[in-house]
Amino acid sequence: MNKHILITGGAGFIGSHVVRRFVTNYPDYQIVNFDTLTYAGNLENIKDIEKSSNYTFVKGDICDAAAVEKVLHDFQIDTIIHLAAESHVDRSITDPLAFVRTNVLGTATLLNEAKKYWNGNYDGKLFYHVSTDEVYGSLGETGFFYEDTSYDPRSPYSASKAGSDHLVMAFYHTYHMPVVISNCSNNYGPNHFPEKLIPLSINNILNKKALPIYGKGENVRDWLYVIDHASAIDVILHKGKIGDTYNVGGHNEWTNIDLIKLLCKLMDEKLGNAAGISEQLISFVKDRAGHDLRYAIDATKLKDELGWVPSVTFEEGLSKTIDWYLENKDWLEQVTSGNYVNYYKSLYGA
Ligand code: NAD
Ligand code: TDX
Repeated sequence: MNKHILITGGAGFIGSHVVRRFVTNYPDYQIVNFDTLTYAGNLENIKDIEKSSNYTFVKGDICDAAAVEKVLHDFQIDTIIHLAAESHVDRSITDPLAFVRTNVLGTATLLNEAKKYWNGNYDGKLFYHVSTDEVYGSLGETGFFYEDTSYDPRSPYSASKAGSDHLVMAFYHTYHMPVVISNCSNNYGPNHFPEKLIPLSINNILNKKALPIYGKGENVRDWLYVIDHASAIDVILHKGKIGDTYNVGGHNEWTNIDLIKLLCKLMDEKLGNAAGISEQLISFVKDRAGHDLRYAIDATKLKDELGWVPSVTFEEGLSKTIDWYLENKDWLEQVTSGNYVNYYKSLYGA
């Protein structure tokens, strides 16, 4: 069946890979990218597919009910993949209300307008909500997050994402809206905005600037290549069970310090530097407030029920990611000019 899919946040990091995958792999689907283009949204991310006949970009805010109503009607949307969000934990510590507005109010507005537009006719309809493993809180040294792990968010970002997940399930139970949710671990890959650990460190190595590691660098994250997240979203959209949630992750845990040391080694090799040069840039700085110790996803349900597994190892994915940044220095320069300079100074001082 042909689908008319609204992808929110399709100009951002993960959204751009999801848009590209659906536009390219499903020529019979109409893909509408609805994005308000915050600092994190960049149409350059999807320049290669912008002229495709099955693709349209609409600039709009998910908190603007009239704009959402219009795009749903104009394109007869039957499927929503909702990625638009404020996504950076450090920014949520500085400005929590921006996260409540976009992630909670924005998701509620999108759900409410979809409910009104679909008007109880849910045949062939789906609201797919893309969420994060951070809603589960922080793990100790052992254990994993499962789909039935209790929510225990600790940052304004994760609390706002938890709120959005709860709203999605409320629309499922109360109005029988067909929904599905996935909770994914940390993504990395091309087009990642350089406020996040990996692209920030790549950019700083290129500019021979300090690599800020919060606390002792002992916090653990579970990293997944963004293109594998896009493939998981594809599988869940087509085969996921209505009303279910799926954890997405690659069983790939790294302490921040070990990860940055590996990144330094790969960068030195690719740049032809003497071994160990980039590691000298590592600088331990004040810890993030409320810094979650460890995230680790158990993605067995997704593997066993829907047959999804990641396609690359971490070393392959990280190598491809570095290559992309080395080949796209213009993109990096474009996104680190302007407001980025002020953001960087306010968080890191120099
Ligand atoms: P991002 O910050 O790179 O992109 C967010 C996009 O949403 C941008 O294009 C931005 O312009 C758009 N946007 C923001 N507010 C909007 C609004 N009010 N209306 C319309 N568009 C708006 O984020 P990302 O890292 O690509 O994350 C995408 C989604 O995946 C988010 O929901 C995030 O919570 C989730 N997620 C991210 C990760 C990760 O590691 N980055 C992991 C798991 C889940
Ligand atoms: O300069 C830094 N130094 C540092 O030590 C930055 C930016 C981060 N860190 C640490 C904090 C984390 O332990 O590195 C780890 C990764 O940090 P981020 O890249 O900011 O990601 P994280 O906070 O783990 O959240 C990410 O994964 C889950 C995404 O930003 C979220 O959107 C997603 O939901």
